Amino acid sequence: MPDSHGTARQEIRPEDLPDVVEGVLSRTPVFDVHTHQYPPSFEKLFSAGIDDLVTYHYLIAELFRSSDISVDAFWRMSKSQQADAIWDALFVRNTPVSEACRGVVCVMEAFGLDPNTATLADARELFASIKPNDHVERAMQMAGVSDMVMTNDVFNETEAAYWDSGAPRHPKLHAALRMDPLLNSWDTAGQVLAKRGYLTHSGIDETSIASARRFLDDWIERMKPVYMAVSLPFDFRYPEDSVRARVTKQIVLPTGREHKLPFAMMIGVRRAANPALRDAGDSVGYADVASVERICLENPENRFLVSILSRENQHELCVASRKFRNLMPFGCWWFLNNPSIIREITDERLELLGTGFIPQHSDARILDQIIYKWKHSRQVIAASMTESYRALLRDGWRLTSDQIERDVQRLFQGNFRSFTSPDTASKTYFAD
Ligand code: FIX
Ligand code: ZN
Repeated sequence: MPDSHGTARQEIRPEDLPDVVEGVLSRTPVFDVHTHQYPPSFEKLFSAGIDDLVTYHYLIAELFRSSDISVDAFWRMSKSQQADAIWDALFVRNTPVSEACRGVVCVMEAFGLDPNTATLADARELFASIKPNDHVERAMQMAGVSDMVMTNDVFNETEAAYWDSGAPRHPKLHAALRMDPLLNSWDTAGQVLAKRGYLTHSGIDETSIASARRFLDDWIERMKPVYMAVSLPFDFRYPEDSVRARVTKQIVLPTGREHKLPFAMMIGVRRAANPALRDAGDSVGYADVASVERICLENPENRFLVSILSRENQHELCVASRKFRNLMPFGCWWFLNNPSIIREITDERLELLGTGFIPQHSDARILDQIIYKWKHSRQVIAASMTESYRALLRDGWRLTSDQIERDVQRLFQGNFRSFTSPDTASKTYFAD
């Protein structure tokens, strides 16, 4: 019989909490709100299998700490030679204790491969035998992922060609209109727009603004994205007398209001701290959360999904999220995507925001990564929620399994679906 909260009266005993919470998290599919995944039809961009897994830029960064190979020599190698070099240095000649290394071990285990192997031969054979479309279904099922949001860089010629060709989409891979050049290098963006027949000038004049808005309108029409997105450097400031601030105010936010599309801001990267390492060479810087508060305050009709890269900014982001309901904090991005830090961030988010946040995203560059990133994150989020519930029980609350299922459903699906749904643009976001 339901209790006063309308949930089943199966009260949970403290000693059963860890198993019940872990069970609910493992049974609840998650909406993965930020990935770098593509459908297999985007052939050159689709990434899966052991060589891609082992040459992940996180592992490339770690290679150079455990090997005396020169950076130039590494980049001259083929991908499989690079994978062999990384495997030897990090998994054979050292114990793969880092999170990124553990991830590869976890994926191999999940596919029934022995990770304690000197070569990648068996793994290559197995992954070569899986058809791409089957691979997507299998990996999503193994990871407990119901949907993934892609990162669709409309300024990338290779990607744009697939959209132009009408390459088949996957129903569970949702588009995100990624526009870094538009905000971070207007000149580059201008060249791409001009090449596609959208007239712009070096200055942000009326013509350029109209063209850029038309450019975004056309891509929104084509992609039907769930949000617009950008990664912003650690020194992002709002408001500011800059090209970026003018593009934000006069192009991006009006577009967001017109199409009822949230704007995802991923803030805090220091691109190319070591350019020779390419993607592995990016770093982090301390960001200005007051700028996030100001953009939310000045634009109440816009919704902002925000992830910040620096650990030192996480508490401020929680506090800012208490002030603005058009601000949804999400994920433990990149260098934060490590169990000890996910735990710390999730603990303080539960304490400061209840279940009104999106706890994680995978940022998976390689399809199979969703398997380990969600296994590891579920374990940590479960431990964090268990402690919150344990404290709640100590305070006298009677907790039921339905309440836990409702909370996890909200964290893993509901918050994102309602925050990004056009219908809720003017409602209170957090009502289920
Ligand atoms: O900007 C981003 O979306 C970042 O996630 C990437 O640039 C980054 O290289 C990455 O893969 C982090 O996990
Ligand atoms: Zn990313």
